[in-house]
Amino acid sequence: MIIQSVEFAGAIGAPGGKAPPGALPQVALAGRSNVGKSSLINRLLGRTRTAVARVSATPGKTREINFFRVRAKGAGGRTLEFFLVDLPGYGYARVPPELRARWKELIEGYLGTSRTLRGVVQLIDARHGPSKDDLRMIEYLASLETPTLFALTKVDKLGRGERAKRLAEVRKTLAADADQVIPFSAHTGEGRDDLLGALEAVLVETGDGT
Ligand SMILES: Nc1nc2c(ncn2[C@@H]2O[C@H](COP(=O)(O)OP(=O)(O)OP(=O)(O)O)[C@@H](O)[C@H]2O)c(=O)[nH]1
Ligand SMILES: [Mg+2]
Repeated sequence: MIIQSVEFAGAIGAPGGKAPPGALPQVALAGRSNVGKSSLINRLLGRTRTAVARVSATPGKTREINFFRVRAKGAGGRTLEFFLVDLPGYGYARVPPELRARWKELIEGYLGTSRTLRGVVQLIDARHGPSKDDLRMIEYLASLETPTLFALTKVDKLGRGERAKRLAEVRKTLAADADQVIPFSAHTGEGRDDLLGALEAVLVETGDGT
């Protein structure tokens, strides 16, 4: 899949808010705060110089659900149009409990009611493997029966031996197929083509080729 254009399309700031118009298929990115969701979006969409999604070293940067409209060319020259959805990160310890509850409501309200959600990319920090919050999220996603891909982020921070070990561990913990778990680095661009290919498969398999 080749990305042709990307634009910010709108945001949901409060539970019950509406997605931007245009009933496009949606693929959401979930993961704990600071795991690299916004960085992955920028790299995936080829926007590393002029970022579309805001990146920050301070956890809790993305507080709204942000929608990016993407046009791409898939296999056989087929046009794909969809929303890539940047979710606020969960599991950030220094957020007051009431705000944390609101984020959960915002995220789960969106995921649980979006009729055009075709898949979720669940991000997991390659160095640490899935956290308790990640496992809770993964269980929630399984209950929705939404196709889920796993991106192991920040693999550039791991040595060769360590990453092979981590990758095997994560695949085992998640009981995931090998091609469902994609090592990724927003810094080096590793995994970008694999993830684009996997996203295309999700979009095409769920019947939204146009
Ligand atoms: N080394 C390395 N650092 C990364 C990578 N991806 C993200 N980072 C860094 O991790 C920090 C958090 O990245 P973000 O993309 O803002 O994370 P996020 O998941 O969107 O965070 P929230 O918006 O708080 O939920 C930033 O300092 C990034 O530069 C990566 O692949 N490799
Ligand atoms: Mg973010």
